[in-house]
Amino acid sequence: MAKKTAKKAKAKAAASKVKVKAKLVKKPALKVVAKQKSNGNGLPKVSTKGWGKDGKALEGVKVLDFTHVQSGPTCTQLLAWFGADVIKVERPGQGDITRGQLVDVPGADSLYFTMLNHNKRSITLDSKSKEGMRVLERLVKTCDVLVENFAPGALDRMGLTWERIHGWNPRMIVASIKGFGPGTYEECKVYENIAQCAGGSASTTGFLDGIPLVTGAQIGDSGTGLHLALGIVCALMQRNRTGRGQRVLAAMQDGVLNLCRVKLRDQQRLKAGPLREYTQFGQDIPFGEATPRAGNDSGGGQPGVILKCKGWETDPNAYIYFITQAPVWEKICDVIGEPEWKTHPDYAKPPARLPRLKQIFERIEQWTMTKTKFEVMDICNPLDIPVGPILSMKEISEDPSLRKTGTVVEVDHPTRGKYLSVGNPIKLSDSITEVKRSPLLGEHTDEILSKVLKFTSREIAEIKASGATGEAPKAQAAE
Ligand code: CAO
Repeated sequence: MAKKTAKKAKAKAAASKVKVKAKLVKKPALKVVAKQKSNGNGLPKVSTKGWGKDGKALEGVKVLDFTHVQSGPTCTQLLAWFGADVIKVERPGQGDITRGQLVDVPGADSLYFTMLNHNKRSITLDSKSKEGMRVLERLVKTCDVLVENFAPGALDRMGLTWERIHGWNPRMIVASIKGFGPGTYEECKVYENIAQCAGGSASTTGFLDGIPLVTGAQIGDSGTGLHLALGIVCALMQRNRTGRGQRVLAAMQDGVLNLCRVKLRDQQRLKAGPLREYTQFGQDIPFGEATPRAGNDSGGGQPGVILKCKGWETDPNAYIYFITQAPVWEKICDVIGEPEWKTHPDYAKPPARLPRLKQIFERIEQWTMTKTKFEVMDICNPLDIPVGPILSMKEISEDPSLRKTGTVVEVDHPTRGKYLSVGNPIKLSDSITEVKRSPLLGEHTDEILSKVLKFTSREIAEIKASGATGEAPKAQAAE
């Protein structure tokens, strides 16, 4: 792809030079400048094809996907959804370890694997064998991006150092996820919860009188995968200008800390006195040296908490998040039946309310407990009072709007049948995502060797005979 694009660009540049020269002879320079501007500074002509009908955002980009578990696969799945050709290289026989983790349908790839590897192709390859390295070399020379999230040093130990990769293909972007960036812990292996703990999330999550908590959102794995995807797209953009690839690193600790930005904000605010919007302020509990755990307090300047709704005694999710946003305070007073609070000096203005938040929310909860979470939504939304239901995964999976937008999709799979997945959460109006099932182990080995890497049938026979691609791919038997 890289070569073709370069050739095309050269031809185009030469053609446009000729045109510009001809114009310079006939017309004044001013007109040439105006013409260039209307062409969008060298961009191609504006497409006249219908929206979503002119290819995908990352079409033409080839990705050598050396990722496993969750963080790396999240990144390459996003790239695949945006149209990149993602070739997942897996160890013969076993593949990505998640294929066999948390299995719910015996003999089928787990949901852990299928939900993180849509729209990819799979090739099995023993990267530590001589023939395996021969194939890898060709993959490196053919692809635009290599993405990996091995333990520190594993890629080098395989023989794929940055210098070697850059020597083979100077346009290659090498993108890595590691647990930590350079420093004290750079050699450590890291999983999701370790990253949440080291990135400042666990120490600021939970209740003041409880132990640190990890969150259900996979901010360490999926969050870092998202960060890496952005880095890769930026490196691709820069390569359009410089012609060369670069290394991209997203450390999980850094990714989590980036998502905990407001907690580092609060750490510094502590110097100026207590954090008045934290419930503990109203309870006269002194602040320590570090940002404390704030329970369900709102992270922003508008106080908010989770309140019980009708049915909470039996339904673990009969709760609502309620924010006492200052501009709608008077409406809140009317809704909960405390109209005198609108003018009372203890409640009328936000600073007066801060030391009384616990009592205020207890009063609001007396009201929310008389309604279901959806009734609270129906009453508060027309009044612009910010509230949000605590939705269970069951409710989310059945939500018609999420199904309609493709954020929740049903996918069919040859060995497990139909299952639900989260589709692409990022919507582009001209690059529409179609979610395709994850590949079976080694399903595309032959296709990639012959069609993508252009090995001859004799070479393919040699590679296979060496055992570099392992047993005949399960995929062929499965379908
Ligand atoms: N052929 C031959 N060998 C292969 C191979 C292939 N196709 N693919 C991988 N391997 C080898 C690697 O070369 C490595 O070998 P060495 O240790 O001998 O160099 C070995 O498989 C294992 O790789 P690993 O150390 O990355 O895997 P692990 O299961 O021991 O550790 C993890 C997993 C996630 C802790 C580690 O990869 C890591 O810290 N990654 C970076 C951070 C990260 O992404 N964490 C998120 C994981 S999701 O929760």
